[in-house]
Amino acid sequence: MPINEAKFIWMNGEFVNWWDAKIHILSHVIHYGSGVFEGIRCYKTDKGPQIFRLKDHLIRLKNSAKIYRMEIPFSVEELREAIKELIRKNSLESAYIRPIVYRGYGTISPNPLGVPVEVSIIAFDLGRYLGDENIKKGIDVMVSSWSKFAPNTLPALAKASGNYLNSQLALMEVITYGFKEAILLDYFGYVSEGSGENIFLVKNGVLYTPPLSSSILEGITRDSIMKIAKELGIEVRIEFIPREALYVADEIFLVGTAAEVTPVVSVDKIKIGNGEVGEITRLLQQKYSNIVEGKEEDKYGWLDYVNI
Ligand code: PPE
Repeated sequence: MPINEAKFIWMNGEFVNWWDAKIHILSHVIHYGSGVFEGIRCYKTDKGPQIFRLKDHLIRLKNSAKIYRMEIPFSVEELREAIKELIRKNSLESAYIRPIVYRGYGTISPNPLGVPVEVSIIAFDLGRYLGDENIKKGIDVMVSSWSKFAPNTLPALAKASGNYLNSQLALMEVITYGFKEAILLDYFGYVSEGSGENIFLVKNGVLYTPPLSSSILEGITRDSIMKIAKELGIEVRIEFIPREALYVADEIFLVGTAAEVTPVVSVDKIKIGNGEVGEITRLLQQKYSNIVEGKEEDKYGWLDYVNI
Protein backbone atom coordinates (compact mmCIF):
# COMPACT_ATOMS: atom_id res chain seq x y z
CA MET A 1 0.00 0.00 0.00
CA PRO A 2 1.42 3.39 -0.87
CA ILE A 3 1.60 5.86 2.00
CA ASN A 4 -0.20 9.10 1.21
CA GLU A 5 0.98 11.72 3.64
CA ALA A 6 -1.73 13.40 5.71
CA LYS A 7 -1.51 16.38 8.06
CA PHE A 8 -1.69 14.86 11.52
CA ILE A 9 -1.01 11.67 13.43
CA TRP A 10 -2.54 11.05 16.82
CA MET A 11 0.06 10.01 19.41
CA ASN A 12 -0.86 9.23 23.01
CA GLY A 13 -3.71 11.73 23.03
CA GLU A 14 -2.13 14.55 21.01
CA PHE A 15 -2.28 15.47 17.36
CA VAL A 16 1.25 15.84 16.01
CA ASN A 17 2.45 16.84 12.55
CA TRP A 18 2.91 13.91 10.16
CA TRP A 19 6.71 14.15 10.08
CA ASP A 20 7.01 14.64 13.86
CA ALA A 21 5.36 11.30 14.66
CA LYS A 22 8.56 9.60 15.83
CA ILE A 23 9.57 7.00 18.42
CA HIS A 24 12.92 6.15 19.98
CA ILE A 25 15.11 3.54 18.25
CA LEU A 26 15.23 1.61 21.54
CA SER A 27 11.44 1.26 21.63
CA HIS A 28 10.65 -2.33 22.56
CA VAL A 29 8.37 -2.78 19.55
CA ILE A 30 11.21 -2.25 17.09
CA HIS A 31 13.43 -4.92 18.58
CA TYR A 32 10.88 -7.51 19.68
CA GLY A 33 7.74 -6.88 17.57
CA SER A 34 5.67 -6.02 20.63
CA GLY A 35 2.80 -4.19 18.96
CA VAL A 36 -0.85 -4.90 18.19
CA PHE A 37 -2.76 -2.99 15.57
CA GLU A 38 -5.85 -2.62 13.44
CA GLY A 39 -6.60 -1.84 9.83
CA ILE A 40 -9.87 0.02 9.42
CA ARG A 41 -11.47 1.67 6.41
CA CYS A 42 -13.37 4.88 6.19
CA TYR A 43 -15.62 5.24 3.12
CA LYS A 44 -17.05 8.25 1.36
CA THR A 45 -20.86 8.27 1.41
CA ASP A 46 -23.66 10.76 0.72
CA LYS A 47 -23.81 11.43 4.46
CA GLY A 48 -20.09 12.13 4.69
CA PRO A 49 -17.34 9.71 5.69
CA GLN A 50 -18.34 6.56 7.53
CA ILE A 51 -15.98 4.22 9.36
CA PHE A 52 -16.87 0.59 8.76
CA ARG A 53 -17.42 -1.47 11.93
CA LEU A 54 -15.20 0.86 13.94
CA LYS A 55 -16.29 -0.44 17.31
CA ASP A 56 -15.71 -4.07 16.31
CA HIS A 57 -12.19 -3.20 15.20
CA LEU A 58 -11.46 -1.41 18.47
CA ILE A 59 -12.78 -4.34 20.49
CA ARG A 60 -10.47 -6.65 18.55
CA LEU A 61 -7.60 -4.24 19.26
CA LYS A 62 -8.38 -4.41 22.95
CA ASN A 63 -8.46 -8.20 22.83
CA SER A 64 -5.17 -8.38 20.91
CA ALA A 65 -3.64 -6.20 23.65
CA LYS A 66 -5.18 -8.37 26.36
CA ILE A 67 -3.55 -11.51 24.93
CA TYR A 68 -0.19 -9.73 25.20
CA ARG A 69 -0.90 -8.41 28.71
CA MET A 70 -0.94 -4.81 27.51
CA GLU A 71 -3.21 -2.32 29.22
CA ILE A 72 -4.33 0.31 26.67
CA PRO A 73 -4.39 3.68 28.47
CA PHE A 74 -7.51 4.76 26.52
CA SER A 75 -11.04 3.37 26.41
CA VAL A 76 -12.70 2.09 23.24
CA GLU A 77 -14.91 5.18 23.33
CA GLU A 78 -11.92 7.53 23.63
CA LEU A 79 -10.17 5.83 20.72
CA ARG A 80 -13.37 5.98 18.65
CA GLU A 81 -13.60 9.74 19.22
CA ALA A 82 -9.88 10.22 18.52
CA ILE A 83 -10.22 8.41 15.19
CA LYS A 84 -13.20 10.51 14.13
CA GLU A 85 -11.41 13.70 15.12
CA LEU A 86 -8.34 12.58 13.16
CA ILE A 87 -10.45 12.02 10.02
CA ARG A 88 -11.90 15.51 10.45
CA LYS A 89 -8.56 17.20 11.16
CA ASN A 90 -6.98 15.52 8.14
CA SER A 91 -10.01 16.52 6.00
CA LEU A 92 -10.34 12.97 4.69
CA GLU A 93 -13.36 11.75 2.72
CA SER A 94 -12.15 8.17 2.73
CA ALA A 95 -9.18 6.64 4.48
CA TYR A 96 -7.24 3.68 5.74
CA ILE A 97 -6.95 3.93 9.50
CA ARG A 98 -4.17 2.24 11.43
CA PRO A 99 -4.30 2.38 15.24
CA ILE A 100 -1.27 0.75 16.83
CA VAL A 101 -0.59 -0.09 20.45
CA TYR A 102 3.06 -0.76 21.18
CA ARG A 103 5.70 -1.11 23.86
CA GLY A 104 7.85 1.99 23.99
CA TYR A 105 11.15 2.96 25.63
CA GLY A 106 11.96 1.01 28.79
CA THR A 107 14.37 -1.89 28.76
CA ILE A 108 16.38 -3.82 26.23
CA SER A 109 15.23 -7.34 26.98
CA PRO A 110 12.47 -9.55 25.63
CA ASN A 111 10.64 -9.14 28.94
CA PRO A 112 7.93 -6.59 28.11
CA LEU A 113 6.45 -6.33 31.60
CA GLY A 114 6.77 -2.80 32.87
CA VAL A 115 7.66 -1.33 29.49
CA PRO A 116 5.26 1.57 28.76
CA VAL A 117 2.34 0.91 26.42
CA GLU A 118 1.81 3.67 23.88
CA VAL A 119 -0.88 4.29 21.28
CA SER A 120 -0.76 6.00 17.90
CA ILE A 121 -3.36 6.38 15.18
CA ILE A 122 -2.57 7.04 11.54
CA ALA A 123 -5.21 7.85 8.91
CA PHE A 124 -4.50 8.56 5.27
CA ASP A 125 -6.08 8.34 1.87
CA LEU A 126 -5.88 4.88 0.27
CA GLY A 127 -7.01 3.26 -2.93
CA ARG A 128 -7.44 -0.46 -3.59
CA TYR A 129 -5.02 -2.66 -1.65
CA LEU A 130 -4.54 -5.30 -4.31
CA GLY A 131 -5.14 -2.84 -7.16
CA ASP A 132 -8.27 -1.69 -9.00
CA GLU A 133 -7.60 -4.07 -11.86
CA ASN A 134 -7.23 -7.05 -9.53
CA ILE A 135 -10.49 -6.49 -7.73
CA LYS A 136 -12.25 -6.62 -11.11
CA LYS A 137 -10.30 -9.35 -12.91
CA GLY A 138 -9.09 -11.44 -9.99
CA ILE A 139 -5.57 -12.46 -8.99
CA ASP A 140 -3.24 -15.42 -9.33
CA VAL A 141 -2.11 -16.83 -6.01
CA MET A 142 0.30 -19.49 -4.84
CA VAL A 143 0.34 -21.72 -1.79
CA SER A 144 3.47 -20.68 0.07
CA SER A 145 6.02 -23.22 1.23
CA TRP A 146 5.94 -21.32 4.53
CA SER A 147 3.16 -22.54 6.84
CA LYS A 148 1.09 -20.34 9.09
CA PHE A 149 2.46 -20.36 12.64
CA ALA A 150 1.23 -23.34 14.66
CA PRO A 151 -1.31 -23.15 17.49
CA ASN A 152 0.29 -22.22 20.80
CA THR A 153 3.29 -20.60 19.16
CA LEU A 154 2.00 -17.15 18.18
CA PRO A 155 -1.67 -16.46 18.88
CA ALA A 156 -3.35 -15.92 15.50
CA LEU A 157 -6.37 -14.23 17.08
CA ALA A 158 -4.17 -11.33 18.16
CA LYS A 159 -3.47 -8.94 15.31
CA ALA A 160 0.14 -8.49 16.40
CA SER A 161 3.02 -6.88 14.52
CA GLY A 162 5.25 -9.93 14.96
CA ASN A 163 2.71 -12.16 13.16
CA TYR A 164 3.52 -10.38 9.96
CA LEU A 165 7.05 -11.77 9.81
CA ASN A 166 5.34 -15.00 8.80
CA SER A 167 3.28 -13.10 6.19
CA GLN A 168 6.43 -11.40 4.91
CA LEU A 169 8.24 -14.70 4.30
CA ALA A 170 5.26 -16.08 2.39
CA LEU A 171 4.75 -12.89 0.38
CA MET A 172 8.41 -12.50 -0.58
CA GLU A 173 8.42 -16.06 -1.82
CA VAL A 174 5.31 -15.86 -3.99
CA ILE A 175 6.02 -12.37 -5.33
CA THR A 176 9.48 -13.55 -6.38
CA TYR A 177 7.74 -16.29 -8.36
CA GLY A 178 5.42 -13.79 -10.03
CA PHE A 179 2.25 -14.22 -7.96
CA LYS A 180 0.15 -11.50 -6.34
CA GLU A 181 -0.71 -13.07 -3.03
CA ALA A 182 0.17 -16.06 -0.85
CA ILE A 183 -2.11 -18.66 0.66
CA LEU A 184 -0.75 -20.22 3.84
CA LEU A 185 -1.58 -23.68 5.10
CA ASP A 186 -1.92 -24.23 8.83
CA TYR A 187 0.30 -26.47 10.95
CA PHE A 188 -1.83 -29.50 10.04
CA GLY A 189 -1.73 -28.79 6.31
CA TYR A 190 -5.23 -27.32 6.02
CA VAL A 191 -5.90 -24.01 4.32
CA SER A 192 -5.46 -21.12 6.75
CA GLU A 193 -5.60 -17.70 5.06
CA GLY A 194 -3.80 -15.18 2.87
CA SER A 195 -0.90 -13.05 4.10
CA GLY A 196 -3.37 -10.34 5.08
CA GLU A 197 -6.82 -11.68 4.17
CA ASN A 198 -9.24 -14.46 5.04
CA ILE A 199 -10.25 -16.91 2.34
CA PHE A 200 -13.57 -18.24 1.01
CA LEU A 201 -14.28 -21.05 -1.47
CA VAL A 202 -17.49 -21.66 -3.37
CA LYS A 203 -18.38 -25.24 -4.29
CA ASN A 204 -21.79 -26.26 -5.63
CA GLY A 205 -23.33 -23.02 -4.43
CA VAL A 206 -22.08 -23.42 -0.84
CA LEU A 207 -19.61 -21.01 0.76
CA TYR A 208 -16.72 -22.51 2.76
CA THR A 209 -14.20 -20.80 5.03
CA PRO A 210 -11.66 -22.18 7.54
CA PRO A 211 -12.40 -22.18 11.29
CA LEU A 212 -10.53 -20.14 13.92
CA SER A 213 -8.67 -23.34 14.79
CA SER A 214 -6.85 -23.12 11.42
CA SER A 215 -4.76 -20.27 12.92
CA ILE A 216 -6.63 -17.45 11.17
CA LEU A 217 -7.28 -13.91 12.22
CA GLU A 218 -10.98 -13.59 13.07
CA GLY A 219 -11.60 -11.15 10.24
CA ILE A 220 -14.30 -8.55 10.44
CA THR A 221 -14.79 -8.67 6.67
CA ARG A 222 -15.08 -12.48 6.96
CA ASP A 223 -17.87 -11.99 9.47
CA SER A 224 -19.59 -9.37 7.30
CA ILE A 225 -19.42 -11.62 4.22
CA MET A 226 -20.87 -14.58 6.13
CA LYS A 227 -23.79 -12.42 7.32
CA ILE A 228 -24.39 -10.99 3.83
CA ALA A 229 -24.23 -14.48 2.27
CA LYS A 230 -26.79 -15.87 4.72
CA GLU A 231 -29.06 -12.94 3.97
CA LEU A 232 -28.82 -13.82 0.26
CA GLY A 233 -29.78 -17.41 1.04
CA ILE A 234 -26.28 -18.78 0.46
CA GLU A 235 -25.31 -21.60 2.80
CA VAL A 236 -22.08 -20.95 4.75
CA ARG A 237 -19.97 -23.74 6.23
CA ILE A 238 -16.98 -23.24 8.50
CA GLU A 239 -14.79 -26.30 7.91
CA PHE A 240 -11.22 -27.49 7.67
CA ILE A 241 -10.25 -27.12 4.03
CA PRO A 242 -7.70 -29.45 2.44
CA ARG A 243 -5.26 -27.84 0.02
CA GLU A 244 -6.60 -29.67 -3.02
CA ALA A 245 -10.11 -28.32 -2.37
CA LEU A 246 -8.67 -25.02 -3.62
CA TYR A 247 -7.89 -26.52 -7.02
CA VAL A 248 -11.36 -27.97 -7.56
CA ALA A 249 -13.36 -25.06 -6.12
CA ASP A 250 -15.86 -23.30 -8.40
CA GLU A 251 -14.82 -19.90 -7.06
CA ILE A 252 -12.32 -18.49 -4.55
CA PHE A 253 -12.00 -15.01 -3.07
CA LEU A 254 -9.99 -13.26 -0.40
CA VAL A 255 -11.49 -10.78 2.06
CA GLY A 256 -10.06 -8.17 4.37
CA THR A 257 -10.39 -4.52 5.24
CA ALA A 258 -7.66 -3.51 2.82
CA ALA A 259 -8.32 -6.19 0.16
CA GLU A 260 -12.15 -5.91 0.45
CA VAL A 261 -13.49 -8.77 -1.75
CA THR A 262 -10.71 -9.81 -4.13
CA PRO A 263 -11.41 -12.68 -6.53
CA VAL A 264 -8.82 -15.41 -7.06
CA VAL A 265 -8.71 -16.85 -10.58
CA SER A 266 -5.86 -19.33 -10.21
CA VAL A 267 -3.98 -21.18 -7.48
CA ASP A 268 -0.52 -22.61 -8.20
CA LYS A 269 -1.22 -21.92 -11.90
CA ILE A 270 -4.33 -24.12 -11.78
CA LYS A 271 -7.37 -22.28 -13.11
CA ILE A 272 -10.25 -21.90 -10.67
CA GLY A 273 -13.56 -22.72 -12.38
CA ASN A 274 -13.35 -21.27 -15.87
CA GLY A 275 -10.58 -18.88 -14.82
CA GLU A 276 -12.89 -15.90 -14.52
CA VAL A 277 -14.46 -14.11 -11.57
CA GLY A 278 -17.34 -16.27 -10.27
CA GLU A 279 -20.99 -15.32 -10.00
CA ILE A 280 -21.28 -15.61 -6.23
CA THR A 281 -18.01 -13.72 -5.77
CA ARG A 282 -19.36 -10.91 -7.95
CA LEU A 283 -22.64 -10.84 -6.08
CA LEU A 284 -20.99 -10.63 -2.65
CA GLN A 285 -18.46 -8.10 -3.87
CA GLN A 286 -21.22 -5.86 -5.20
CA LYS A 287 -23.36 -6.16 -2.08
CA TYR A 288 -20.37 -5.48 0.18
CA SER A 289 -19.42 -2.41 -1.77
CA ASN A 290 -23.01 -1.09 -1.74
CA ILE A 291 -23.15 -1.49 2.04
CA VAL A 292 -19.82 0.20 2.79
CA GLU A 293 -20.64 3.06 0.43
CA GLY A 294 -23.92 3.61 2.26
CA LYS A 295 -26.04 2.74 -0.78
CA GLU A 296 -28.07 0.17 1.13
CA GLU A 297 -29.90 0.15 4.41
CA ASP A 298 -27.45 -0.37 7.29
CA LYS A 299 -29.27 -3.36 8.78
CA TYR A 300 -26.52 -4.40 11.15
CA GLY A 301 -25.45 -0.98 12.40
CA TRP A 302 -22.04 -1.35 10.77
CA LEU A 303 -21.68 2.23 9.57
CA ASP A 304 -20.22 4.79 11.97
CA TYR A 305 -20.61 8.26 10.44
CA VAL A 306 -17.84 10.72 11.29
CA ASN A 307 -20.02 13.83 11.24
CA ILE A 308 -23.29 12.54 12.69
N1 PPE B 1 -6.04 -12.18 8.09
C1 PPE B 1 -4.93 -11.44 8.26
C2 PPE B 1 -3.65 -12.13 8.54
C3 PPE B 1 -5.02 -10.05 8.18
O1 PPE B 1 -3.92 -9.33 8.33
C4 PPE B 1 -6.26 -9.44 7.90
C5 PPE B 1 -6.37 -7.96 7.80
C6 PPE B 1 -7.40 -10.27 7.73
C7 PPE B 1 -7.25 -11.63 7.86
C8 PPE B 1 -8.76 -9.71 7.50
O2 PPE B 1 -9.24 -9.08 8.66
P1 PPE B 1 -10.30 -7.88 8.58
O3 PPE B 1 -9.59 -6.72 8.05
O4 PPE B 1 -10.77 -7.73 9.97
O5 PPE B 1 -11.38 -8.32 7.67
N2 PPE B 1 -5.27 -7.35 7.23
C9 PPE B 1 -5.02 -5.93 7.25
C10 PPE B 1 -3.89 -5.59 6.32
C11 PPE B 1 -2.56 -5.89 6.79
C12 PPE B 1 -1.65 -5.08 5.97
O6 PPE B 1 -1.00 -4.22 6.52
O7 PPE B 1 -1.66 -5.24 4.75
C13 PPE B 1 -6.16 -5.11 6.68
O8 PPE B 1 -6.87 -5.60 5.80
O9 PPE B 1 -6.27 -3.96 7.07
